[in-house]
Amino acid sequence: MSIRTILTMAAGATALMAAIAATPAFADDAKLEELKAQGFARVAIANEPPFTAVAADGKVSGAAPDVAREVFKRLGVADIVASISEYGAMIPGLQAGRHDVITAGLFMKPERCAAVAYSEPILCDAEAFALKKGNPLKLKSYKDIADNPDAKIGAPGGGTEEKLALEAGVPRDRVIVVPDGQSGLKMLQDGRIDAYSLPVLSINDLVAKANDPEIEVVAPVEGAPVYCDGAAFRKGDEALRDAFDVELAKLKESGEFAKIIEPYGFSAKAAMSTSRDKLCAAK
Ligand code: 6CS
Repeated sequence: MSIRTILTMAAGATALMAAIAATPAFADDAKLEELKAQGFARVAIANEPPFTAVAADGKVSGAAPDVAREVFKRLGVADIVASISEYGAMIPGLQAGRHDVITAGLFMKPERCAAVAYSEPILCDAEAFALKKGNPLKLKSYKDIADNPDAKIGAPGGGTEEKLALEAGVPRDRVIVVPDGQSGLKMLQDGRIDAYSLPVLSINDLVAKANDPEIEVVAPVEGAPVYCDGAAFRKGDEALRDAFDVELAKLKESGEFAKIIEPYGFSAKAAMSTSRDKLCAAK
């Protein structure tokens, strides 16, 4: 074979490799291949049952991690490794490369949809208040809290409930950032806040475990929307997100999705009756 022929073939092979490497699909699969080789996906969670939970022995459960673990297993990523984060720190942590994905019940809202690549919907829930028995201040909405100058609300930092309270007109100094459920309950019992706000299933789980007859629940919070989360990937990892969505859709189709989330109290139908596009466009 002449030198000329060999050089022509080598040039062709180089051009072909360059073309393959440049195709988005090939380039983006690199992230999935990286996770497969790593053997796990690093997920951000909040430890807020039943969305996410970490047991005393470190075992991670909750509807969001359970769905993610099953989807990643089908993608060839053996497991997930979770780190606990405040909701407001999750997206910065994802963008800084500390997490591969957020699987925490991080509700889809336009500003978040602009910052991350969400999967299709997974967990949907309304909002709730835990408050003193008899609801002495008659708090049924975030506006009720805004309208009562003596009322203080506790909510997760950077969370949806904090934003809903501020948007309803509750002054900053009456919206108290609460790091976790146990702290919120204690602050309520000590009278440092008048309402503690989380999604309905989280508040119900917390109040049921507290077994405190002096605490009651108002749910749903009047005027607050039903939100849904999705697994949140870094912008640029859309191919990984798309691969996740393919397996998520199969789980939904087969009924296995319902089997994973409904024992936690979530509705598969609620997630399957909406879409990322609808939720990210919602006002
Ligand atoms: O997405 C959020 O901001 C909210 N999601 C959950 C599951 N709990 C509280 C948090 O504010």
